[in-house]
Amino acid sequence: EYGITKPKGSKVSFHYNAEMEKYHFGEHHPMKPWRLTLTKSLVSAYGMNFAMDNYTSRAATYEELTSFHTDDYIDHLATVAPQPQPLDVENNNPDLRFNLGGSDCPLFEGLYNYCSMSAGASFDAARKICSNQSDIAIAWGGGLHHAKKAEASGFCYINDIVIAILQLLRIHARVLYIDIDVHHGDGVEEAFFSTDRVMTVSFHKYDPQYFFPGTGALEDNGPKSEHNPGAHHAINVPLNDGITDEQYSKLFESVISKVIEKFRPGAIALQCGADSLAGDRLGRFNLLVEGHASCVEFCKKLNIPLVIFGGGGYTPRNVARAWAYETAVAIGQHKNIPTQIPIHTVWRDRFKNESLLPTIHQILGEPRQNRNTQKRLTEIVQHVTEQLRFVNA
Ligand code: ZL4
Ligand code: CA
Ligand code: ZN
Repeated sequence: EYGITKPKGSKVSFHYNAEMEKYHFGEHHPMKPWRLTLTKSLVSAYGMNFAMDNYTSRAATYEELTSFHTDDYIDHLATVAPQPQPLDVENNNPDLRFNLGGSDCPLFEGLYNYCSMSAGASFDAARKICSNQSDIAIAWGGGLHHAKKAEASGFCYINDIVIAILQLLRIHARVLYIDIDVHHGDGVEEAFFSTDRVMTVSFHKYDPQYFFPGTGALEDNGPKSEHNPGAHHAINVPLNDGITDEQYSKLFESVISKVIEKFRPGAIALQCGADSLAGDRLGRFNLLVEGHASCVEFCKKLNIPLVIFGGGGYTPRNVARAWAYETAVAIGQHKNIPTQIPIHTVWRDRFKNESLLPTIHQILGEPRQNRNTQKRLTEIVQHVTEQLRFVNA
């Protein structure tokens, strides 16, 4: 319809399963899996599927899930029920051991299926990169960066990113993980704390007291013991409220180009949490779709095999716009598609007369006061540069 055909450039695969959208975390919970429906429908309305290999992803297997998580945790996750369960021998609710059942990580109908679907898509995406069948593999249903080895955290139960990176490591000597979600990518950072084969870089709002998860200070670069090869392989870019496109994309490019030069990764895993956009229900930044997507553009231009994950994003229409536009970036069509959102069933009522690229005044939600000084951003780049002296690939 918009003249999108198979591109000569990068080969792109899109990993998606419509089943994920039917799950609910609870009535007022910010995580709304149907934002994936909105994204997929916008991608299709633009005809982008004609320029990609489209795969219906499957649920990850027990073996795939336990490539990172403990058997104990996965066994429990597979059998938990939304109803209160009998207490264990010590009179404790066994769910608490795994941080399950609170308001952030509630138990809901079909939870295990939802988690294993998310991980299945990310796993498949990584495998397409390993087999050289894709240059860029997209899994918007993944990106759940807070999940720990034996614990749920911050809306994340299974760390699909860690599982995908473990696959990339079978082929690639070094993998770079980049995280542009507004929250710190603590689960992925921790998983690779003791290896020099993965470098993690997270950009996030940092406030140890008042913003989740409270970790990710500039000086936190991995356990610095002499015997730990992973020391210095965690980079954190802590930011304040209201950062703009211009500041963010400059910072991103200067940090990532220095990292690439030193670390020389064979593959990149990019978490594209859309809660760093302006107007997000939980976020604090002022990024527009263009600023957020400039990070994807920059990574694509490096010509290094790339897996793209979703992540946070709590104002569903903004999430769908960003991820659809970033899909267009992946297939090299973002300059060619009309910014007027096409009339399409799911969108007809929601997006009437809306632009794919709203300005700061048109975007849903209120912009924030910018509390990032140039002085601080320069300090951050300086620290990263010094830290990279310890890294040699
Ligand atoms: C909610 O309205 O900061 C959950 C969570 C449920 C429905 C009704 C219950 C009301 C905001 C958040 C009580 C909610 C109390 N409901 C939530 C320390 C906290 C303890 C829980 O993008 N309360 C915890 C997690 C963060 C905390 C962010 C980001 C994930 C990702 C990747 C995870 N947790 C304080 C909050 C609501 C809710 C409203 C909420 N939870 C906002 N921030 C958090 O990085 C996917
Ligand atoms: Ca982040
Ligand atoms: Zn987030």
